[in-house]
Order: sequence, then structure tokens, then C-alpha cells
Amino acid sequence: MGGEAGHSSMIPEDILQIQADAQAGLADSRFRAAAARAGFQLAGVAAAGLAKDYPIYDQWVADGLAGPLGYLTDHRGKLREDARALLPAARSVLCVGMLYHTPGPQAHSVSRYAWGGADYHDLVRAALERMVGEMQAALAKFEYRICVDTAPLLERSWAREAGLGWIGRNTCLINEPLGSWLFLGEVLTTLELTPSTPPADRCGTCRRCIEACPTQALVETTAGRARLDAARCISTWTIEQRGALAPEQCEATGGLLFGCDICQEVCPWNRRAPATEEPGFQPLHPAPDPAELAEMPEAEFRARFRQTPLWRTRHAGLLRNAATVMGNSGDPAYLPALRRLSESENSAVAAHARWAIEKLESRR
Ligand code: B12
Ligand code: SF4
Ligand code: SF4
Repeated sequence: MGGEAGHSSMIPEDILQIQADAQAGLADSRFRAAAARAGFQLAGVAAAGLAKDYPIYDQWVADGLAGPLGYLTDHRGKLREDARALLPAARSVLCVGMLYHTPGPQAHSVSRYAWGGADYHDLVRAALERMVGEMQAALAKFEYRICVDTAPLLERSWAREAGLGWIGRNTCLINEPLGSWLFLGEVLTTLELTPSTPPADRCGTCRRCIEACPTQALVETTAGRARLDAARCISTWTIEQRGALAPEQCEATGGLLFGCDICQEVCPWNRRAPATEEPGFQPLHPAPDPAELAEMPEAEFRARFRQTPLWRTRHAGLLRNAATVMGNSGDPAYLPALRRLSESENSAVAAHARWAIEKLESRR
């Protein structure tokens, strides 16, 4: 009886809603299953629209914290305000996370994310293509756009919205239990999936990352959070900044050849980070010999690193960084390699090599 009455009172909108919910439910489960099969440990959904954290970004840029990163401050900056700037009909942002943690050596000069033989941009994008392909085979046709790092999208913010983790004081997205050694990727889509819930912030009273940063690049806010000053960050200097660095920057870079992981290494949430078996992320070059790099012909550099994140600095950038590391090593055995680099046609490489020679010779 009750069932009858309920059925007769049902109006077409209800039926449509139930159908829509069923479709969304199906799409939700297809997404999560396809994400897992494509190699993602994390998957979540945010409703496409205004980026809730955009005011944080806008203020960060206004306060000059983007430093030399022009792609964050030019005309593309505003596009980050709304995900629909990248796909006008988007209804959902499907966010995924891929672990890149491997049990490599404790002492390393290359940032973990660049240890492997694959560039995550290619690897994550290919995995997202597989994921979308599987979803398209199972669901009604939908429009989509894949983003991995380079699109003007606030990836950590969307990942937070989609429940993948919280934003730590080191500014990284941290997941309990995976930690922060994660690459993020997104699919903007016209599919309407059920939004996830952002998890609570678990930094508590910890300030380890702020204290450990060798250049004080993590600036604490009055609200007890932290912002990264890109102009002070060793990752910016060694990966993004072109040309010669100032002597103070060379000093502060220490033994870091490419990128910096210090504010993540000290994070307690990374202590029990599981390891990935993804072949493309297994450690091939966590701590290359800077003298060997200095002697490496450009063609060999290209052949070895063209498909890896190290390619970002190009040959000259890595030679420049190798000179800095040799200068900071205190080891005069590097002098012959540095003398050869000081004759480089690239003025930044030659300048760093001269700085390093002077530093090593002054210790004699
Ligand atoms: C520019 C950039 C950099 C710059 C600046 C980093 C920075 N912190 O902004 C430099 C070159 C320094 C850099 C370094 C690294 N990067 Co980077 N980088 C980017 C890029 C292209 C844009 C980041 C950006 O918009 N910054 C602007 C600031 C304002 O954004 P934000 O700090 O992320 O803060 C936003 C949110 O987190 C949120 N938020 C911040 N604080 C708070 C607090 C609260 C309470 C809330 C609610 C929200 C919130 O609001 C902000 C605005 O959206 C993204 C890819 C992308 N398209 O998003 C990758 C990205 C952030 N980088 C990544 C990685 C892996 C790295 C490095 C580990 C690489 C390395 N070892 O060298 C380091 C980590 C250094 C660090 N502590 O951040 C990953 C991060 C993965 C993760 N788990 O968080 C990303 C997402 C790339 C990817 N697709 O995987 N990077
Ligand atoms: S990556 Fe290194 S330099 Fe940059 S904020 Fe973290 S600890 Fe500081
Ligand atoms: S080191 Fe501490 S404060 Fe920094 S991100 Fe990790 S938990 Fe948060």
C-alpha cells in the first residue's frame, strides 16, 4: 500500500532526479575504478566553478611572492579563478594523485620527483588518458580536458576540495596515510559527479618545515599558516630560474643540484609513506657526480635526460648547478672540472664555475 501511494505521488522531476543520481552514482564508481586501474592511489571530485582558494593565490601574487615565476603573474593568472575558463561546460573537476615515493638514498642532490626515468607530466597524462578512455567506453559521451601541472589551474586547491588531502605549512598537499610525495592531475569534465569532502588540516602545532627551510622561504602568516616565497626557494633557483644566480643564492643552495625536498623530508606525515612500484619513478639518478655531469657532452645529456624532469633546466642549467654544488663541496678534486667549465661559452655556467673555483681556492 505504502509503496503504491509513494509511486502514484511521484512526479516526472523525481524520476529524472533518480535517473540523474543513478547516472552520477555510476559515473562516480566508474571514475574511481578507472583511476585505480590507471595507477592513481587517490581520486576525488570537486564541483567545477569558482576556485575557493583563488583569493589566497591573488594575494600571494599581489604580495610579490611569485618571485621570478612570470607564468603565475602574467595574463594567465586570472584564468585560475574559475575552472570553467579551461572548459566552459565543465561540471566537475576529477582530481587524482599518484605516489612517487621510492626508498632511495637518504643523501641525494636531486629532488625525489626527478629521480626516475620518466617525466611525470607524460606519465600522469598518459594514465589520465587511459582513465578517461575507460570512462568513455562505459558512460554517455562527455567533454573533457586533462591538466597536469602546466595549465593555469590551482591544482593543490582543487585536490584539497576533492578530498585528496590538506595543505600543509610546507604548502604541499598532504594525504593521510600517503604523505606528500604525490603528483597531482585533473580532468575537467561535463560529467556531473558527486563532490567529495575536504579532510581536516592535520598540521596541528607542528612547524618543522618552517624551521628546516634553509632559506626561510616559508613565511608564517598571522593566521598560523605559511606561504612560500618563490624568490627565496631553492627549487625556484635550481629548476626555474635561468641565467646566473647571485653569490648568496649559490652559498645557500649547498649541495642541492636540482630542486629541494627539505620541507617535505622533515614532515612527520612522510615518515610512513608507502613506496610506489611504478617503473618510471624508480631511482636512477638521485645523486649524480657533478664532475661527471660537467664533463658530459650535450648529446649524451640529451640522450640520458630528455625524457626526465631534469631536462627542464636544459644542459646549461644543470652545468650551472653542478658548478655551484662543486663550489660548495669544499673538495679541491673538483678544480680541474671547474676550470674547464669556466671556459664555457655560456656566461652563467662560466660565472658559476669562477665563483666555485674562487671559493675552493680560498680554502687552501
Ligand atoms: C609554481 C609551482 C612551484 C613553485 C612555487 C611553489 C608554491 N608553493 O607555490 C616552485 C618552483 C617553488 C615549486 C616547487 C615544488 N613543486 Co611545484 N608547482 C608549481 C605550480 C605550477 C603552481 C603552484 C601555484 O599555483 N602556486 C601559487 C601558490 C599561492 O599556491 P599554493 O602554495 O599551492 O597555495 C594554494 C593552495 O594550496 C591553497 N592554500 C594554500 N595555503 C592554504 C591554507 C589553507 C588553510 C587552505 C584552505 C588553502 C590553502 O590556496 C593557494 C591558492 O590556490 C603547481 C602546478 C599547478 N598548476 O598548480 C606545481 C605543484 C604545486 N608542484 C609540485 C611539486 C611536486 C613541487 C616540488 C616538490 C618539486 C621540487 N622538489 O622541487 C616543490 C615543492 C616546494 C613547495 N614546498 O611547494 C606538485 C605538488 C604536489 C603536492 N603534493 O602538493 C604540483 C601540484 C605539480 C603537480 N601537478 O604535481 N612549484
Ligand atoms: S623546497 Fe626547500 S627552499 Fe623551498 S620552501 Fe621547501 S625547504 Fe625551503
Ligand atoms: S612539517 Fe609539520 S607543519 Fe610542516 S607540513 Fe608537515 S605537519 Fe605540517
